[in-house]
Amino acid sequence: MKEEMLALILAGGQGTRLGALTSTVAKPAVQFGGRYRIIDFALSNCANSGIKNVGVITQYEPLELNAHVGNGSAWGLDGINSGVTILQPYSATEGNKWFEGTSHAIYQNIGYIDKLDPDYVLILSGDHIYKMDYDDMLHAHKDSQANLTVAVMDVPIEEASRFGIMNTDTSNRIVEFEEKPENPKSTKASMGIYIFNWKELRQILESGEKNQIDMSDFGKNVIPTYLEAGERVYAYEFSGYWKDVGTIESLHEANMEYISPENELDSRDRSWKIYSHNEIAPPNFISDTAKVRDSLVVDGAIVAGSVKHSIISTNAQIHETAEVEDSFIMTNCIIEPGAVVKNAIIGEGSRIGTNVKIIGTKKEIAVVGYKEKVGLEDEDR
Ligand code: ADQ
Ligand code: ADP
Repeated sequence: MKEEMLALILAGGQGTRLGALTSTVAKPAVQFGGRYRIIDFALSNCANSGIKNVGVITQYEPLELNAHVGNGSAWGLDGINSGVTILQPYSATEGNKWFEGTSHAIYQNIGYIDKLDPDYVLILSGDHIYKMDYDDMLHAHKDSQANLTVAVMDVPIEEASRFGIMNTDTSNRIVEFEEKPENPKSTKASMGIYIFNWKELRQILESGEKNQIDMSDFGKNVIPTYLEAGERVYAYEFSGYWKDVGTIESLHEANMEYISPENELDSRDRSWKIYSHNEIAPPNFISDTAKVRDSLVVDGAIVAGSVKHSIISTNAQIHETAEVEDSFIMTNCIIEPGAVVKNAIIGEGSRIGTNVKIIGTKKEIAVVGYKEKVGLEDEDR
């Protein structure tokens, strides 16, 4: 069966701004919310929107990401006419060329896309936390007979220079677009989510390559080219929760916002579930010395200390007299007696030694990387 819209998730970014958390994993594979990885949101949105085929374009440190995504069965994307395909940089005829930018990564995968022969391609980022119905966006794309539809959100003016910023006319047609402008003239920001008519995009990417015109980035090259050519480029307005978790502070903030079931990013929402690939862990155990308030405590966790407004992920341990507050503790971490962790993110499998203090502020979140041992005697390591 021919597929109407194929989704392509850009999951290759290095995520340098996440520092120690992405030293060994790609940003989309970073953990979120106690039992998820960031890419689960894009994959679940695809599954919930009725999309059958998803290509995940990787680049930097893809091993963990590959293992997590697998054959897509966790998202129900492993049926007869559906599937998740991990697309890695490969040596093409011109030599071993890494993906240069977002649209160049699509160009490198024309062969895969052509095999599925979609009418439309949906381009997504692997590092956004949000719930969105892409089918609704496709309807808007068709209704406006657009060549390209860009999902947009209103952002605070002081943050606008981090985004692609645009102006639209009364019919929502984009008349002006500037990628990360120094002095933004509007607060309408691109979410980096696009629907293209595949044949047109394919032609533009190929002619760019043939005529040696730089067509490597959607925001910098492709969108301006569409606008200059007078193509119909439309904005699709989104008003729900959406966060690009590219910095430590935004990742911490999104996790804290995920704790309470009343929040906009509702962890209890049954109508739009977020799926993930998880190993089975025993039920969590809260001992009689524990004091747990306003927190998410996931399977396999053992809590004997004090936990306030925090996320304790799968198989993490908070020992007696340890204190955790406003923090995100990833899977398999051990927080030893007397340790204090506040306004922090503790990476997978790290161990915080007895009486060690890891204390950040809302403005500067403290971070411990992947499998780090802090404050332990050498023989304990
Ligand atoms: P940025 O997020 O800064 O801006 P960019 O860093 O190019 O865009 O990455 C977009 C996504 O693609 C990220 O998820 C990244 O990991 C991934 N990626 C980048 N290069 C890749 C490659 N070669 N191969 C695979 N994956 C790759 C974009 C838009 C802005 C918009 C913001 C919204 O350019 O206009 O406002 O997204 O967040
Ligand atoms: P950050 O901005 O936090 O460093 P991003 O994921 O947004 O992280 O990536 C920034 C840019 O770095 C992207 O444009 C991406 O193309 C580029 N990039 C990421 N990983 C690599 C890599 N392994 N090789 C080359 N470029 C990369």
